[in-house]
Amino acid sequence: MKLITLLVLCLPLLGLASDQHASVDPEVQAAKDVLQLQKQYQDNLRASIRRRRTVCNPKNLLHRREWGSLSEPEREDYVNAVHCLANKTGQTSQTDIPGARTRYDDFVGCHLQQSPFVHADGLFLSYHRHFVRLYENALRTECGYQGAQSYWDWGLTYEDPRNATVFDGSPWSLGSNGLYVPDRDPVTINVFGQNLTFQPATGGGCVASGPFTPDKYVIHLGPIAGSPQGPQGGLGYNPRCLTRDLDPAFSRDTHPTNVSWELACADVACFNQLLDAPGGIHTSGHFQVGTITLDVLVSPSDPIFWLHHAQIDRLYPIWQGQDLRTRLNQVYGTVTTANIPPSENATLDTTISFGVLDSPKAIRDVLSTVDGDNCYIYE
Ligand SMILES: [Cu+2]
Repeated sequence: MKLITLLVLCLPLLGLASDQHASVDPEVQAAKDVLQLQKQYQDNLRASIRRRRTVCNPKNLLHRREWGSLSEPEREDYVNAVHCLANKTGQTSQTDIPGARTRYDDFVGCHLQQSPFVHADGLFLSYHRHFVRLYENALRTECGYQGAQSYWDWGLTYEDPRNATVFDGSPWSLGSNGLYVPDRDPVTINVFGQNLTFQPATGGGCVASGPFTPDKYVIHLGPIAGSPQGPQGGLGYNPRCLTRDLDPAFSRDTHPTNVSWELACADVACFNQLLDAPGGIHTSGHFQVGTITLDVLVSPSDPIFWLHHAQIDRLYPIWQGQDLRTRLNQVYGTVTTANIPPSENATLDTTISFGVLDSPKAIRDVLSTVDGDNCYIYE
């Protein structure tokens, strides 16, 4: 047989052999799996509200979308509404939080006051869901924003958060990384009762470009967990720039397989615990931004907080939606952060306080994204 004929006959076999050995990148596969689960959740949710006569229906459903999928004018509208909140007078009592000045500070203050009760416990998912909802509502009703809260899917740029559209430093971003500050010491911060040390990463200084540079945006509260603390234990007025220190060492923990493990949880105990386990996606979302977002109590001072928590809130109904009947009403954990001090288990009737932002809510009132005050879907 001639050599050329032999090659032609063998080509399909060679192709087969190389197909068999071509391994699919597990991260690419995991990202596809997550999108597939999201599609299932969307289909189920739309079907469930199609024929009902409640306040929330397919016509008034808010569509929460990933930052990179918004048009530039849509992103700019969102940024303008954030600035509006940051320039409006707030309602927080100066006796409670002497440093609070603005409507935006009302939100930071609420988080600060509730922090001992709403992290790494049975209130975490419910508190942050409603907290983000209240923020979205304030952007819309107090600042004329027409869109929905957006989310930051950190899984898209897990190799390096500096590649994220949300941090590209354009006028339609949430600002860039912080300016690089060389020769910094590591910082130690108390996170959920544990002292953690963070090495300097790629920034460390004030946000360098975009709409949240020092001339355009000032934060007022904290530091609390970092040292030195701000005046009056971090509750006093401490105007300073927004800093960031984007860190690929932590963004790598928000890779898509970590998300698909989260979504593979059989119950909410697993779902809740994985979020804050070492390398968990909730903590790693904060840690990869660095500086302000490490300081749990005042972390909403960085506007990225809302997009990160919308991403956590997005994964929650995708997980719930895989078996709504058994998963919608599950609650797991106690009513104190990391169970310090030890406390009773949270139940559907446990109420969560929202300070000046809203009247207290029972956990059962916020478990659905399309009932009560909620009417939104993640796209
Ligand atoms: Cu929080």
